[in-house]
Amino acid sequence: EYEGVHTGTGHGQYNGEVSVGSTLSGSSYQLVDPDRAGQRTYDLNQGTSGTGTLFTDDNDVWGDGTQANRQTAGVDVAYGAAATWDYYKDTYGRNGIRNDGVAAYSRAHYGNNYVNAFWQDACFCMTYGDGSGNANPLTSLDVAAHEMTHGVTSATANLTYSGESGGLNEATSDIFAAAVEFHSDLEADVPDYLVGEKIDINGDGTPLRYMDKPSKDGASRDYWDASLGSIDVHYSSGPANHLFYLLSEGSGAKTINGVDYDSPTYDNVPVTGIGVENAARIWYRALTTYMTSSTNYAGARTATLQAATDLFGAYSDTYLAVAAAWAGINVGD
Ligand code: ASN
Ligand code: ZN
Repeated sequence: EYEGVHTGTGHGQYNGEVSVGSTLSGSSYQLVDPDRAGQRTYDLNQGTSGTGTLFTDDNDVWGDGTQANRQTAGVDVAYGAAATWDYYKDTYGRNGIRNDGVAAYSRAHYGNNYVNAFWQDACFCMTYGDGSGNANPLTSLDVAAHEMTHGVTSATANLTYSGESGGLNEATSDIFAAAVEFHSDLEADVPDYLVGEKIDINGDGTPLRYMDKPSKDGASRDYWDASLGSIDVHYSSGPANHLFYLLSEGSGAKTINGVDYDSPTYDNVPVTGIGVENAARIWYRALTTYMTSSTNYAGARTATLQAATDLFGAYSDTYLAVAAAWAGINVGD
């Protein structure tokens, strides 16, 4: 600990009471995280460009859990950035999004009634809207991890954001969003294989996406077919999200942390799960070692089998589970 550095207490809308990294500057604290390369969190104050202003506070107690308090969104996105930083560092020794020790920054309160969040390579930053109507702020942990993972993908395989590679790019963000939730294990946001379950973007309490059976959202695909490359990347991600769920938890019905899942397979052959941590390790190694900008679903299968060979041995039970999960989404050799 050195002078000027402090860890504040935050009250998020989604994450509950959490620590947030802050730095004392003059007589007030700033959301500048000393433990994570000075990762910063800004209030765009409804603007749509630049950085707005750094979140600052006099007593280092941030937000009150309500949307009305401007700091609350800052707490949730600062926590999301910290949790995602920690996930990649703790699990893979990855030092930031580009593995170069440089922190990305976060911008909350983008625009008016903006119902999305996004990553941009150009600013090396992520941005969050406040939502609109029934749609709550787009500041939940899985959203933050999803957007930040777009930066990791850009810095590694750089999967082109269209066609099958675009679906794999999107799925990679959903996959590590789930992995970050399990790593963080928050009481206020229990880990799940749903995406955006806190946002209520549909107004009926349903999540944005489901990994056990992606077609439950009414648009995503469950299985690979030859038309996959011509649909929106947020729907062609479905089969890879499904692959990740099958590999993690296995096929069939299962209740995890109070959420009911029921994951089918294309070939009706059951899959036995290897756990979310092992599945994520395999996807990470495939992403960072074997996938390229043009990797398609068949190539992703090969990449994950190679990664499973490296990590667990050729034709190990784990390797065979990877092959079975791919068969479960209609990708074979
Ligand atoms: N939130 C969306 C995403 O990360 C924004 C986009 O469509 N690029 O996929
Ligand atoms: Zn995305």
